[in-house]
Amino acid sequence: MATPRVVIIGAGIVGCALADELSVRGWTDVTVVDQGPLFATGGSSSHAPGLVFQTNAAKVMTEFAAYTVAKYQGLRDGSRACFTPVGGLELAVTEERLAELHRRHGWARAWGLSGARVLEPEQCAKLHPLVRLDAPGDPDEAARILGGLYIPDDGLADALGACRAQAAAAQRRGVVFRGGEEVLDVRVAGDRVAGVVTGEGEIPADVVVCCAGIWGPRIARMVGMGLPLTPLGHQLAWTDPVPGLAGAATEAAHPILRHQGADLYYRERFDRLGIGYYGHRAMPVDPDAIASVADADVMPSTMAFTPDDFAPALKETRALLPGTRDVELETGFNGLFSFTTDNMPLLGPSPDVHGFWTAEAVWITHSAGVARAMAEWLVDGVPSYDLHGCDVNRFTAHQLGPEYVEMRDCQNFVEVYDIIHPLQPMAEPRPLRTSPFHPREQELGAVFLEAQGWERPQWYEANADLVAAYDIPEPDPWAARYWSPIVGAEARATRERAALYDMSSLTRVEVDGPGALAYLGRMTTGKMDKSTGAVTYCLLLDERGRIRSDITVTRLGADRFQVGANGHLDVDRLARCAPPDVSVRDVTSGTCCVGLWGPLARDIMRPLTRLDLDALRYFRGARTYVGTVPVTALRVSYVGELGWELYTGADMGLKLWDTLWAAGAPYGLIAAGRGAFNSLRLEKGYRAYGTDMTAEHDPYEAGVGFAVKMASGPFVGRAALAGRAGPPERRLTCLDTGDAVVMGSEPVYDGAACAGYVTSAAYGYTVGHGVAYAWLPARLADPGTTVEIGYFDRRIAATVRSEPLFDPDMTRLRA
Ligand code: FAD
Ligand code: THG
Repeated sequence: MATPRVVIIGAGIVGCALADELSVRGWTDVTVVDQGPLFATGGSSSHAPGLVFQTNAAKVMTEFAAYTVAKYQGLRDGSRACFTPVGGLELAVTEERLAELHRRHGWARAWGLSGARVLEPEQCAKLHPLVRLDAPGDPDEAARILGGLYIPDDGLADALGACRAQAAAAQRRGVVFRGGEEVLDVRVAGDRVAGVVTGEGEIPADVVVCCAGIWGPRIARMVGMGLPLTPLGHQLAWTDPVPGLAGAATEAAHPILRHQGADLYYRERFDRLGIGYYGHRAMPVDPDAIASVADADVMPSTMAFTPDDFAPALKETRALLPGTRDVELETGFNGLFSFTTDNMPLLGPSPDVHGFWTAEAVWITHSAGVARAMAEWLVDGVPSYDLHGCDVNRFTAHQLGPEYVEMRDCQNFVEVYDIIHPLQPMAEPRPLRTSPFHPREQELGAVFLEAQGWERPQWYEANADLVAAYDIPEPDPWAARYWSPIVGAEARATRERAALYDMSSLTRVEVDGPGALAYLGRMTTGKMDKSTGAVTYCLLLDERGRIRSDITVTRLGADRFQVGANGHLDVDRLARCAPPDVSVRDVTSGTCCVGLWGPLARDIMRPLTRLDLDALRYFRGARTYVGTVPVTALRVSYVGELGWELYTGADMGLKLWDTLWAAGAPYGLIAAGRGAFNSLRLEKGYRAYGTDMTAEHDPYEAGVGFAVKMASGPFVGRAALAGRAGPPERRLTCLDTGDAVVMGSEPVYDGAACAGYVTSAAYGYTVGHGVAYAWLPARLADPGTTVEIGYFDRRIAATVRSEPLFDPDMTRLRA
């Protein structure tokens, strides 16, 4: 069978790796076009020093890197290996950074880098001749090393060599590479790509993949697509010979180094050092302003070195590595590569033009892993990695604006090596999205964090006087950031009385039309053909039966449904597959939602509505009025208490809040924030998509098998689920962490071996202990089993509990 005609734009490391991964899967009708000469094209891959540090906060990024290491280790460019596993050593010169290295060690272990370890200063010095503990000279200027994170299989990729080697493999399978040929346009016929127009003519194509690096936005624009990345200058300099490296027989014999506290990294080249620096001002460059291949001084992706910007780097280097004190720089340049608004790549298909794909904002480190994921996605239809954090369609409209993109990308450049707390909100631009309740939240002293542009109250200072009524334990200083004992008081008050939760950041989608019922039936795991008013909790799966989202679907009428979703990827997924007789509309911005939850919720609501509240059963919804405000009321609660999600237009949101607030006053109604919300949902065992479960997991192992109705007719993923054999080999497991509170993404140890990782965690203020959900092998998932969680340099004892911890009989929700 003929395979699709593919054109890859860009023969950098991403384009070359993709050509290899596609052709090895049988897609050989592939043409790779580059404006520059092959393979030193003048793009970012032509000058990258090729350091591969695999550890990343994101699991998928570590997996991309691990695959890249494994693959390039086996590749040769002529006689040269494409990867040298010299190891990676990240150094700490402050206690704060040392703690961060322990946290990073946790990520490394959790994501499968089993060799990772934190070393004593003496061990660091043994690994690298320039790392000295007995720094001579002025002791005030010398940086004292407190420890290091060592990853033995990190190392150096030869980017250009890996381009050539992968291209050669692809060429042997029939892939054609064309250099010196600029893509001028991408031709679209109807809603599909038809070809790529170059200076030499047109290359017909069924699939076009944009691997154009810093030029990506220019190519994407050819099909009307916005690509939120910014090319930024980044300084790299090479030193004169360093005495401590004299006589080096190989290009690099010692670990690559990082000194993140000073925004620096180092690699050897025989007796010289390459020094990379992120501490300088952000230097954004408009993709349209990048020099052409013909006009560039050296190559388009490099700019002239600006030594003043590098001065602090040299000073810090001399403080850290005393052997460089008398060494000067030989050369340097400011090289361009892509930054994104959340530091993740931009992978996947255009939302509008079929056949146009991007693989952008990818480092050398992740190149082969990304290429593999893209090839699987293209050839098999489904990647084997969880790509929700990388999907080019993850953004909402405000995140695509040029001003937002440049501001965020520059900020991410500045913060690239900073210690970022998991709850730390972006600093600017804020505020962006505010719910109609925002003025009242401000009056109540809301402490706002940010999610998807939304200002979200984490807790309310107005509730400070509730704290005395409870015994709220204080977590360790790290977990106590973006935390207040008020969080605990709000959680308790929700369970005892009632609270208002601003749920406006929940993505709301209307699915309407004659085909809506059948369409949702095909797309979800739920039974959709229920009476008007039914609410269904169900899943979106992929063809492999893996979870792509969990949603609620409310039947508002024969052909009308309201979907509660997890973000823009769900909107994209529902819209992309919709037949002509179904409309899918994201109504989030024009509407709002407040949760009124707690045992007194019904007493508060009763005088406000003529709806028979006792007759509106759990998981049912109705249109009604709350006072003067038209609402859709859904009897659903992510915090596990009696009450409703109340939806109305953005115009009347404030009136809704005020109406509820006045009615609730006699009952002690409070406003409660996201901190309490997260604690309560974990006590109730409700999973969060993207954190607790992802495209890596099937519903049964994730504990949401109850939401799969195999008898509801054919749906995406059903065949794969029907074919699975035996009980799950791993499970999302509920752990009791005693007095301790962890944050998520920590390794879980069974003795010395890492057995799994924590997804999300909080203190359970009702159950009175720390709660963590973790992926563990089934043999460790039985209640009573004990494991240990790696938290910084500590081990925290944890015991498996049967779940949910709170109200397993559903008496509160069904009251
Ligand atoms: P590129 O290599 O830029 O390839 C894109 C290609 O598209 C180019 O060849 C270009 O000519 C072609 N193209 C663009 N427009 C057109 C058009 N219209 N027609 C035809 N062809 C076109 N990463 C690491 O992992 N480790 C490191 O140590 C590291 N160090 C770095 C140091 C510096 C100084 C810099 C600048 C970057 C560094 N990076 C590093 C990042 C890394 O270099 C890039 O992320 C990576 O090379 C991007 O690869 P790419 O294939 O996407 O882009
Ligand atoms: N509200 C609404 N839609 C949503 C969410 C929400 N969509 C996205 C996300 N949150 C989905 N997550 C959940 C998780 C659990 C529940 C609802 C939404 C829930 N589960 C019941 C349970 O497990 O006991 C389902 C019981 C049943 O199926 O009958 O309530 O917060 N609108």
